[in-house]
Amino acid sequence: PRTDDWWRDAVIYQVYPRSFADGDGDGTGDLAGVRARLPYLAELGVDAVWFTPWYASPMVDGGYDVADYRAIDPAFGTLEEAEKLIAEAAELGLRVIVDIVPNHVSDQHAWFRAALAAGPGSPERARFHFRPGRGEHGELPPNDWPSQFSGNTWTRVPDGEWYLHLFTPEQPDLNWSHPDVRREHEDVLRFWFERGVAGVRIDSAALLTKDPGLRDFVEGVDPHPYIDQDEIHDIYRSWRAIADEYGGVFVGEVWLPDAERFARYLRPDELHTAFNFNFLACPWEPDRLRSVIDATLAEHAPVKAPATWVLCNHDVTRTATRYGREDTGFDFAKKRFGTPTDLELGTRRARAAALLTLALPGSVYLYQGEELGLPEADIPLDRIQDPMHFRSGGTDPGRDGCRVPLPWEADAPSYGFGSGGTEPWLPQPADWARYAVDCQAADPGSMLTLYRTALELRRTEVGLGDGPMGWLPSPEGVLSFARAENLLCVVNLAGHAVPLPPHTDVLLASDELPADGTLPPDTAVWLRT
Ligand code: TEU
Repeated sequence: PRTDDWWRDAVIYQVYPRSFADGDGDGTGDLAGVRARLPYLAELGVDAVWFTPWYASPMVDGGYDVADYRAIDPAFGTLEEAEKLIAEAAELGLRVIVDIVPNHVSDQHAWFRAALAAGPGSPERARFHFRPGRGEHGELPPNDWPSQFSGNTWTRVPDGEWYLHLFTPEQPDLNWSHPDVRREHEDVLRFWFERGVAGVRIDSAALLTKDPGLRDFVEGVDPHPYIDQDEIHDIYRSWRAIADEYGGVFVGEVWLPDAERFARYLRPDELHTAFNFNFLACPWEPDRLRSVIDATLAEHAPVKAPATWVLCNHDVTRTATRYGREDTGFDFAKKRFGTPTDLELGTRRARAAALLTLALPGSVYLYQGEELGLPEADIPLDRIQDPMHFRSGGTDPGRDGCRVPLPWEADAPSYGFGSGGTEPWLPQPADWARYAVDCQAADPGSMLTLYRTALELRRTEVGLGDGPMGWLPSPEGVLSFARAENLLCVVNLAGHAVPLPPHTDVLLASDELPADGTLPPDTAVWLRT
């Protein structure tokens, strides 16, 4: 096995394949598109690329409804192409991380179809959570569990039984006490490690195991019946042994605000890393940011796992938009329709946040388009595809606004996303030419140039990435910390200009600095002292 620990301070770029680049011009992104753009990712300077699910799927939930974990969706390409992609990426120094969805399968997965056909009491049904209903005629769902999206968690099938789904009815939950389920996922892990992937992201990683009695749940009174059950750790211990055979690493999608419970997933024989969603959800406020950073480092230290720093992903409002709102934190429950946004301010903060994030100890995740400063797009109601929108009864716009196909060329149809005349699967805003990669690459003041420069410095400067950090005394509202001996990151959230601390060089500033030696509001700098 490889022993190198590249992942401890890696920068990992998230590709949402449907919206990255469309190689065959049918309006949907695909592996051909990704392969053609791999040099872009190498030039950007990231270490690895995480692909959200690319498997065969009816795409009810953007591929998180997997029909076959060993096949690539025909809209994206073939398994052979995925293998080529992994090899081509390796040649460019890029590692590949795949996304495994163990909590549920698509209702079109062979197991679920077999379960429906086989009927109540069958071994096929035992791989899922099928139950008779309550009420005189079984007309009521077996329990009252809340959904992860709005709406029901149980759906009744024609023979009268109900099955559990924490997400949409098209995503039946697997029964993780069943040996077939464990064995199958261990095989799937091996399948992808055998193909050369360096890591696996684990979807909904805290939800797999359920209260054995599927008992009712009163929020605030009962322990949660499916989030973070103790038994789940046994699964990750067996997975870790497999990853270790291949030198592979895990990143868990573990949404748990409780630091101690979260850190249990990162014990040395479990997951290598997990997404730090407390940082993602944190508002753009100095004290809150500082305490999230401190709490993060404190919870990771005892288990010796590196922290991860995430500002956005395919599920949340894009950073430039979020930071331009009055309330800059992220909360799933928040309605996101028509919230007023000061995009100029939000962009300025997103630039400062980029330098903050890339100076912190640990690994960093970048979501495609973040390096372009893309804002959240308004999707016309009749074009929204996200099931989260429909299940909220239309009150939540859903997540499509952060999943819009990328702009590559300012003057090309669909901004160079696709080669054909076909409209992209989600509409691109009319003013996105200015965000296009070709425009930004030529502009020294662009977000793309900022990211390229920051990533290059992160690679070449000693002291960024993994290793200790120390807070320095600073004016109120200013975050100032040292990395290594002579490297300083200063972020001004004070709302007014502040003096720069003594330094010999400005390595990088998130925006232009005035000549008077001050740091303007919502600006960050990396200083050499
Ligand atoms: O997300 C899990 C998920 O939906 C949680 O983020 C949840 O919404 C949160 O805890 C609020 O309750 C993953 C994927 O990232 C997402 O795109 C999928 O829709 C989901 O799983 C289902 O596979």
